[in-house]
Amino acid sequence: MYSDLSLEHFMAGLIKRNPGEEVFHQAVYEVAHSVIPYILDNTKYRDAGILERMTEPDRSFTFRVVWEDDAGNIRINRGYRVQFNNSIGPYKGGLRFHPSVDLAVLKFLGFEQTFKNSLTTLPMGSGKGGSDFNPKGKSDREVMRFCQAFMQELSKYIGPNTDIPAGDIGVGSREISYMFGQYKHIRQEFTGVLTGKAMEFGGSLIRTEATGYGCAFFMENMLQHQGDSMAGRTCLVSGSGNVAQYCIEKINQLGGKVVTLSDSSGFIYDPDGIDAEKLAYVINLKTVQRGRISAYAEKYGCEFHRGKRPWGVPGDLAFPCATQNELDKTDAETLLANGCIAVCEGANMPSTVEAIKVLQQAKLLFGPGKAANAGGVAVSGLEMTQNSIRLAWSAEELEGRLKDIMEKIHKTCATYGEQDGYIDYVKGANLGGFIKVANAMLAYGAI
Ligand code: NDP
Ligand code: 2IT
Repeated sequence: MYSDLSLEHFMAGLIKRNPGEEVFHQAVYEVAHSVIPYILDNTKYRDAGILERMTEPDRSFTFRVVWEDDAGNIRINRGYRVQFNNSIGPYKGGLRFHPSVDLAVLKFLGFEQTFKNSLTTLPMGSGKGGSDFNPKGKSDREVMRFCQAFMQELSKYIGPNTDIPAGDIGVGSREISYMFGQYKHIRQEFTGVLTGKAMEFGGSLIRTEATGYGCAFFMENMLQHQGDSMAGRTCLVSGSGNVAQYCIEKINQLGGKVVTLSDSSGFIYDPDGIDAEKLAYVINLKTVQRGRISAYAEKYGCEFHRGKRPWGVPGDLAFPCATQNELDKTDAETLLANGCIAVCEGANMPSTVEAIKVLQQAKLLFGPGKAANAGGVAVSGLEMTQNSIRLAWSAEELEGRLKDIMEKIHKTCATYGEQDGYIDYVKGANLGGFIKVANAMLAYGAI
């Protein structure tokens, strides 16, 4: 039945089964491209239809979310949870609140999460959820009412041993707190059903910082493998949310200089570098005032480029930390022309397939999101462990574990991706993530 497992044939079937879901097709293509040759060499995976099963979520829920705005209007959004794969642990993955959220976006993110969570070495399956709700411009009370209405329905599908959501774009500490409060209220249960919680009710130190820190660690690991380091390097970062903020903090600690930041309205270019004081301003601007990044340019008297992305600025290292497909082929060519030596993805699938091709053909170091941004979910896993044993570890302990996990992920990528001295981190991450999940699925039989 599966004898014709060519990439073309497989993708044609996937596209037919999932019409119009381009970002999902893209995410699957990137993985299928790496793993199909391996599956053809190890036909037990082919004969058991592992890739076909891995690309079909276990189940997806969509639901109506009804809430009332401050003016008394009844508002309706759509909520989702895609439970992708629980072969190696309970479903685990973030919730995204953004107007662009639809089933295709959550399927791409849930699929990526399967490999990412496997790479962390921790026992976590994969899932993703969220809503097309736009938190921008909403009052705190409106966000609270939305989160409560969303959890009213989501609570039916999740649980501390079933499915443990966390944050993603538009979902930070404030939203997690409202949702956790509502879950606790509905279920009469105080349990670690969400990660990214505040410290007062079961959160973990370092979780807020983990994705950004982990991404900077991964870049340092890639550079060190080549006998190089981040010290003295000029860095381009996109985004200005959770991942970008703490990626900058760790880059600064490792001796790099960050000169750009962005949001959906444009990017700032600060050639003097975004130091700790300026970063504190950014964190307050984005998490407390919920303002626009253009305010940074006004405050520090630097350039703001409306509607543009930062990849045209000369720099050594690039860290896309905003959203999917924010770095295309032309951007990749520009980075190369400007002497960039490495790209490390803080966001999920920020580079297009064509961009990755350009970067890898030029033998740049390229750290794909499923490896480079796995630090966030890894510390979520450690938050689950702490909740289970009802203890809280210190920041030093947790940062040490995070660093160790990122090193292990790097090693896995090298094991499966190194050829003639060049590490294909895309192939390494895809294969390294695939094998554990595939073996578990084989062991379970046909489910
Ligand atoms: P935040 O909501 O904190 O920040 C998102 C940032 O990206 C903001 O600067 C936002 O700008 C910008 N952005 C979002 N959508 C777009 C868009 N369509 N076009 C341009 N800019 C956009 O999210 P996070 O920092 O948590 O997430 C960033 C990325 O990292 C996402 O890809 C996410 O999936 C990924 N990620 C997050 C993890 C986490 O632990 N939080 C873990 C692993 C990956 P604006 O303010 O204008 O909307
Ligand atoms: O994309 C991701 O890995 C996240 N948004 C974090 C998921 C988590 O469960 O911490």
